[in-house]
Amino acid sequence: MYTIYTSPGTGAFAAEAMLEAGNAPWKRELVDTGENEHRSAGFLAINPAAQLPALILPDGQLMTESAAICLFLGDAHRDTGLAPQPGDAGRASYLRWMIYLSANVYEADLRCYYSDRYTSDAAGTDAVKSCAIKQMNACFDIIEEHLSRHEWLADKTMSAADIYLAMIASWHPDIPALKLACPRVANVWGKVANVDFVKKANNFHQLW
Ligand SMILES: N[C@@H](CCC(=O)N[C@@H](CS)C(=O)NCC(=O)O)C(=O)O
Repeated sequence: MYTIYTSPGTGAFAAEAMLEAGNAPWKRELVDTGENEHRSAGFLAINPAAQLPALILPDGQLMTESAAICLFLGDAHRDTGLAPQPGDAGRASYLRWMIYLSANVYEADLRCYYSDRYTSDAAGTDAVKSCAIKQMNACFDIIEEHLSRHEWLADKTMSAADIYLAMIASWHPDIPALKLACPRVANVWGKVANVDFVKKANNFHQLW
């Protein structure tokens, strides 16, 4: 049994879509971030970074980091076809975009939505936020260009990277502007959103 520590709308979404796709039992443990439960002693003992998601594997090991969790689940349940395997043509691109999204775009989201954590100048949060959005948009432009030559991030089939992209796109502070500037990103997002196991994950997360 997998146990995922989660809250609606968070980066647990992509991991839960992977769990929905896989053929293994799993359950949610709700952590109410509005009530600061992610900073409670109980949760800090699970993830000292006070972040969601956190995943307990069937053997009791703990995983954090949403991209790593998705990569792990994709390999552990490779029959889902969501993780190009070593030797597959899409493997390099798959790894590239998973890490790119997590290291750059998710990180920019944190600077946008938690801007007060990124400056000691109380008057500086607007500047932090606008720089974060600028970086996000530059990242989406690079992804958009890639999608002008590839149907999916990892090329010919949908992978966990596309699910991760849909999640990250849904957090953009100006969705209409993103869709206008990056119609191919919007197209991949739309296709991902139509998949049954993604719909199930989104019933809980309500990202769109
Ligand atoms: N790099 C981490 C970031 C996780 C993260 O920041 N999660 C957010 C929710 S989307 C969170 O836990 N926020 C609570 C907080 O930082 O107070 C990952 O990819 O899992």
